[in-house]
Amino acid sequence: MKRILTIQDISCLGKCSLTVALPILSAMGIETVILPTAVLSTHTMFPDFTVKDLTDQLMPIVSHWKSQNVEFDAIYTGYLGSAEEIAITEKIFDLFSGATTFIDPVMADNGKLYPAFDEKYAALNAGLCGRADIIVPNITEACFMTGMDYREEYDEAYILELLDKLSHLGAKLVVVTGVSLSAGKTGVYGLDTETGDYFIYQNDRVDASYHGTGDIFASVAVGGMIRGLSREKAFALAADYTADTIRETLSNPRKPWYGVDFETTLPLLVKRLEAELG
Ligand code: PXL
Repeated sequence: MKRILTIQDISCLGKCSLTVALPILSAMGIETVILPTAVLSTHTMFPDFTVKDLTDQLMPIVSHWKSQNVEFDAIYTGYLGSAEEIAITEKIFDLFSGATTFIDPVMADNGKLYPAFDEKYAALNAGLCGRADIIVPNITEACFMTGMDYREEYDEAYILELLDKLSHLGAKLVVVTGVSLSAGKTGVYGLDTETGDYFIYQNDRVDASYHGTGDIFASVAVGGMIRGLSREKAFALAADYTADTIRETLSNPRKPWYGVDFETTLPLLVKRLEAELG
């Protein structure tokens, strides 16, 4: 069985970060080791959330694993709470240098940084992304890391410029998420910086925005790749599963406002993954 380490916060209530990454990766048949960066009462879209930072716990936990000779097939990072945690994550990459590194540089959406972050943090995140094999920023995060202007309306040339600038950060595969190239569609645009090959996947856009869907998308994409799917298939699986989960949530008359009903659609994900793996 493949083993993945995921480094991100645990928002106790809110269906995001570790409370989606852990069940999704486990359901995909991957041993999932977690390194919680902070414990929050809820994600940061709730008012008055509590936060207990766990920065001082990270290296002791990792050193213990190291003493037990643990190795990882992949390291997947999501929401990191501080500059110091970015620096520690770089150290962890060094300690487990055989692992494929997959970074979702969670910090912004819809043209704005999340409440906990500033431009300095964005620059540090860009440095971390330079150390990765695969990065999956959304358009807003890509803009903060490259200095490009964020635009609501854009064309393919704008995305190609964004990919070109991102490729200079240093990752091997850069994939911009939330890219809509025609009305009613959304998906990803990727660039393999070693071969210069592009790939695009577009599916039907669901007109609703929910918290935690980026974490669901990233978890399925990294899980699919680690299970052996091609990157095109892994990202298509992630995009379709995320869209279907939002649709499922919209059909729930008692849907929560703060996250999506991925619990209902997990069996669908497992079925699709098994079909792809044959
Ligand atoms: O889903 C991204 C995310 C993860 N963790 C926390 C967040 C957010 C987005 O706002 O607040 C704590």
